[in-house]
Amino acid sequence: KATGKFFKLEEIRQHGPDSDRPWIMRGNKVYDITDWIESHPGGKVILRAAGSAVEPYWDIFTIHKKTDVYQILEQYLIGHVDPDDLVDGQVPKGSIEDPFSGDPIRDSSLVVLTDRPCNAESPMSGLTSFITSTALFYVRHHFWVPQIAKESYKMTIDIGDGSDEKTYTLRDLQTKFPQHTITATLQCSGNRRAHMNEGSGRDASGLKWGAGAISNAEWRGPLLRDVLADAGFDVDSPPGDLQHVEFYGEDTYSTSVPIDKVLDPRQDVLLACEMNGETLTGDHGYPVRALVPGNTAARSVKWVNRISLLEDESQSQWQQRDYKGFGPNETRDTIDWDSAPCIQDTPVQSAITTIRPDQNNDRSDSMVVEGYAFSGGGRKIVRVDVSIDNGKTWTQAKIEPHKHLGHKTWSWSLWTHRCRRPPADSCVIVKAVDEAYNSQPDSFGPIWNFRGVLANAWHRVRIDKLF
Ligand code: MTE
Ligand code: MO
Repeated sequence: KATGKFFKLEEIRQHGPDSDRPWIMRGNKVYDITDWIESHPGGKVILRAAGSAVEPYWDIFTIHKKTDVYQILEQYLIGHVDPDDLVDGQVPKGSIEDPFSGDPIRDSSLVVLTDRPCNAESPMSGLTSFITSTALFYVRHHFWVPQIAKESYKMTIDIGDGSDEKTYTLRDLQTKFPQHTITATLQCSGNRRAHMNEGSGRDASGLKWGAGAISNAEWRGPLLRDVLADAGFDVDSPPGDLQHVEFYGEDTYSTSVPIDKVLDPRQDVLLACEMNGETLTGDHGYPVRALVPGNTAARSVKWVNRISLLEDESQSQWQQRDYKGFGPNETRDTIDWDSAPCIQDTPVQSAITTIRPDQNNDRSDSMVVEGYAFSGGGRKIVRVDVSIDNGKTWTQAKIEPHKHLGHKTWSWSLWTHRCRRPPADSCVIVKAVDEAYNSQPDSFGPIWNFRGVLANAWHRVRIDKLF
């Protein structure tokens, strides 16, 4: 192996993702990864680092930080970075490509939990109008925002019977098929995890989302069912062995949903090409995202470029090792991940978003409480109960009569409650009931789980907190 060679950074940069022989750096070592790409478990995503350093990526894909991975890479060593190009023996930061450099500029009122990757809650103004504006829609990324050119975008469909794959351009998806418009709420499985931590006194792992990892938008695009039919799949009498539909995102995120959800035209599963009447933005999946209404938002894969029909559900970590609910006794050390199904449909939820003085009322002691209520599976919210005396007595909030588009109630209901202002140390509490008469548990202790998912106990807020 020609390990005695030195390369200028300038020359390394030429060996980018589109070159015949892509190279990467790790430390001051240079590797030609051309022959590794085929067998790299993460596939071509490693090309994202070509022409530059692999460390920023391996900081995100921490699975690589192991000696055996380093040893595999060593086989492809071709030399070192020219010492003249190093500063203090290291490749200068400025010449290392930043995976997040293509991330969009975001609205400053988003409530940012982490910056890279971006995880941000919708602010109160995004949670108090039926449609959340696209700029204020919460953002939940596992990686960077992929840069996808409309002209080169292709959706590949594999119907799982060994026949040739079919590909579709964005134009195909928008012109060859009837377009459907639905309103649908996306809620992260971790929404209200911070409330769960506080309420139970036990910290669950994961981002400490408040009540803002949820938003509602209008989505438009073809039914996935129609696209599968066009690709040659018998949607009316499907073969019994293919039970799952897997979505792959350009950022390497992937997950699946049961095929029955997709094949029922009344379940409104879309390949969304538009959000709130406009082309999707980078943060929300441009050019195409799967939109699986009624399911936990983790299944609505952004930047989706490949869809496969499978016998078994996705083997990805987001299907198998995350987004599952366990008993309050289980911990990361005791857990048998295979013992629980992944989250698809979700339980009934509600939260208080504002408590403020009532401007429309002359009495200075009157107040307005507002919030949202939402249930999975398209189940409508039929009642919202509010208490202003720590749960001793209850009254019903007014559910706003918003127009829901789609075959079921895929969107949240916003509610308003006007009442006398109780003493400052009282708690306002909300709980909602969906059309299956499911209600929320009164406290977090019994539903605590180490991943902090499905946090839907009554939302309690001291009235002096939100004024
Ligand atoms: N799709 C891809 N490709 N990559 C992701 O990181 N995050 C998922 C889902 N789809 C994710 C994804 C999760 S966990 C959530 S909650 C929603 O997208 C968030 O969607 P939003 O950012 O549009 O609000
Ligand atoms: Mo999520």
